[in-house]
Amino acid sequence: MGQWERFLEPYKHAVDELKVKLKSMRTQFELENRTSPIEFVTGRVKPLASIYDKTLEKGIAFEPSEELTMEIQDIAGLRMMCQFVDDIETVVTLMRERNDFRIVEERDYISNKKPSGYRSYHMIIEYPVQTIHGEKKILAEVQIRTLAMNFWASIEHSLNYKYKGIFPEEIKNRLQYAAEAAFRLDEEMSLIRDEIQEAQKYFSEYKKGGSNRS
Ligand code: 0O2
Ligand code: 0O2
Repeated sequence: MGQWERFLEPYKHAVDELKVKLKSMRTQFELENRTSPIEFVTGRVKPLASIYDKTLEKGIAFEPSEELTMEIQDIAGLRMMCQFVDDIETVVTLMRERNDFRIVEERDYISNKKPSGYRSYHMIIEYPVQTIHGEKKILAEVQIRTLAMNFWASIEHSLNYKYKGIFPEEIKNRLQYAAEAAFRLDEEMSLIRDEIQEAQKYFSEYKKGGSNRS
């Protein structure tokens, strides 16, 4: 087995476990007939090509090492998507109350958006993975954001990749405008939150009724 495969195995293990655990938070709300603040959860191990790019950016050697482990904190990455901005605070509180990992750092790019227009709440956690040689603590990054923030970030991420971070002026301006539009969308949706949630509850009860009938 290659050295990278061996190095990345605990990260894959952590992403798989954390996906199950974080998705279960949503299920638990549903079982209690409560509206979940979590819409969906995704996770990934950073692809080797992205790890390579990051090592160039940070000026560190591209090899499995303690330095790489400490410097690249999102080799294991999870995302929790919420419908409303207020849900993010609820999820952050739930995360702080857990005792299966330790929160190492929190970065609030919602109160302090990045110059690009990026908004999201980041948590760096230290997660213990059980290996055949005992416990191994690894770092993982959890990004908590609304669907609108996620939409903007995914589009900007693809364009960033295409233009290698150097956007033509028009694209840059449009992205700034789109970031403001996403912000306003979040605000508008928050204003009719009760209405939306009542409709969603009604819809999910209707669906359950349908499956009972079949
Ligand atoms: P791209 O090109 O990266 O945008 P399942 O296990 O079936 O429930 P599923 O549908 O396989 O879940 O999705 P998964 O594997 O949980 O999530 C995969 C997508 O989410 C990938 O995008 C990841 O790149 C992205 N992703 C999830 N979490 C993170 C994260 O913390 N950081 C980053 N950068 N990406 C994340 P795609 O669809 O492959 O496309
Ligand atoms: P990818 O491809 O998503 O994995 P560092 O990771 O140390 O360089 P920093 O500034 O210490 O960066 O960490 P930060 O900014 O808290 O988190 C980095 C991750 O947040 C990025 O990972 C992105 O997933 C996301 N992110 C941060 N800024 C932006 C932005 O302006 N636009 C978009 N679309 N995403 C952003 P990677 O490794 O850069 O990319």
